[in-house]
Amino acid sequence: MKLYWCPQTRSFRGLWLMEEAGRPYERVLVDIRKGDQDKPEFRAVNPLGKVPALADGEAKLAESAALCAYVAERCPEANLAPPVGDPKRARYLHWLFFAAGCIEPAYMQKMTNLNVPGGKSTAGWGSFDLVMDVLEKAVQPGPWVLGERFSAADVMIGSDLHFGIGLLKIVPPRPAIMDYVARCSERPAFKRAQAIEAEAAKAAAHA
Ligand SMILES: N[C@@H](CCC(=O)N[C@@H](CS)C(=O)NCC(=O)O)C(=O)O
Repeated sequence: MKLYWCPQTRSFRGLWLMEEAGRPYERVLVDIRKGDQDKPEFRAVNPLGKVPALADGEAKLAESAALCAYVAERCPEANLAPPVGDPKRARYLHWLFFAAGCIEPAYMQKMTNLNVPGGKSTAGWGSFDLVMDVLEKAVQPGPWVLGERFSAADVMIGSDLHFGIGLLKIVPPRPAIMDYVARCSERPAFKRAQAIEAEAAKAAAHA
């Protein structure tokens, strides 16, 4: 599999995911700060021109949550998703879609002070505060959003909370959220993904 990524972007999700999956994969740097995302060869993988994206032979896809679902299915030995028929799969899908459909817009709303006409019942994610309340409950008692079982849904939720606290500084540092993010950051795959990013940043600084 080929992961298209760029350091310090949402493609950290893809990097962490591939490290959790544990299969050999190739990383293709798409430097969005230099305009690589507009090159036709990348647009053929993701017409929207955003990272992360994935190619697996003829299969090509983008959207982080879709990558999570795809890789979890493709690498069953990594145990990243409850199998079809397992009741836990319902919540697994719930959190994958929640990350893409509710956390993303809630963050945008917070960062732009967007006032949605009609408020909480009109916005599909409710509100930023509501999303935070829901997440706070979802990550406790933990250790993962499905309880004892880590899954690709934690890659989405964990990355979003990690960036929301660190880079964006918009997520309230509530104890349950901080503890969950700390647990995510302690995973060897998360640390490897961070090391890959740090290495790439160093190489870019010397280029
Ligand atoms: N919906 C996408 C969002 C990905 C995304 O927004 N990526 C940004 C970097 S954080 C990007 O590639 N921006 C480049 C551009 O739009 O030109 C996902 O969840 O994967």
